[in-house]
Amino acid sequence: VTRKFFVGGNWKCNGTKQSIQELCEAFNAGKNIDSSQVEVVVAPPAPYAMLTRSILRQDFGVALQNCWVGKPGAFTGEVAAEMIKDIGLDYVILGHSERRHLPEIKENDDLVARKTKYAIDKGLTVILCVGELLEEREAGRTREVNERQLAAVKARLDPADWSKVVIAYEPVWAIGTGKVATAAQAQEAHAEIRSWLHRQVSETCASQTRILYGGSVTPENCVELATQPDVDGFLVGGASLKPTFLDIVRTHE
Ligand code: G2H
Repeated sequence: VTRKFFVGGNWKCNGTKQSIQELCEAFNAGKNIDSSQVEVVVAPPAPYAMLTRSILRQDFGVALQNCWVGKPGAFTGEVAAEMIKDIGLDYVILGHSERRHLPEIKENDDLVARKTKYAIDKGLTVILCVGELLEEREAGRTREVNERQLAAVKARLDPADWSKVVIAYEPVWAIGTGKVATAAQAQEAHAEIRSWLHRQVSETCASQTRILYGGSVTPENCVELATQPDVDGFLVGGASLKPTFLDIVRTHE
């Protein structure tokens, strides 16, 4: 199996021109990234995306954290996939739990799925987030929730589209809480997702799709998580706002 390790940095709604410039300069000062071994992508807030792209070395990819569900037009406040491509970015994060669950946003499974299809059709790679709430885990419903979120996407995609999807499994109880999933908990969920891909899409899709773990990943806890056979990288929030994010990028070495 040759799944290239993938590390995403999700900066969420954080940063200023100055802090982002400093962070990008710190990343640029790090060792070159062996692009044959690892794919690294950071996701700044939209107003800083062009700044980030213009400062960061080309061995870093840049993503937005969300996009509009369709073509550009009279959709005040939205950012279209076409615009993400136009400014030279190749990735978008979709379905992050904050967008699914915050009462001010509340994106549903089908909206995430429609956004995923549209973004892929416009040439973007989608970092698709799935994961269960604490009460869902405690009720033994982790697998069911992940599969429901994935099934909504499957209903909108052509089978070949999955080559443009990177899945991020992010248990909501582990996000920004400091409560990282154990390596065994991550492995179990990742293996279930891979098995679902095998049954519902194809064997090739199951063997080639990267499944990232997200939720309180740090340079300290990433090493053990990365040893798990179905953990193909990370989506990192808080710890991606520091220069030591590069230690997580180098976990695979
Ligand atoms: C999960 C993660 C990044 P954090 O949301 O997507 O954030 O690492 O801060 O838990």
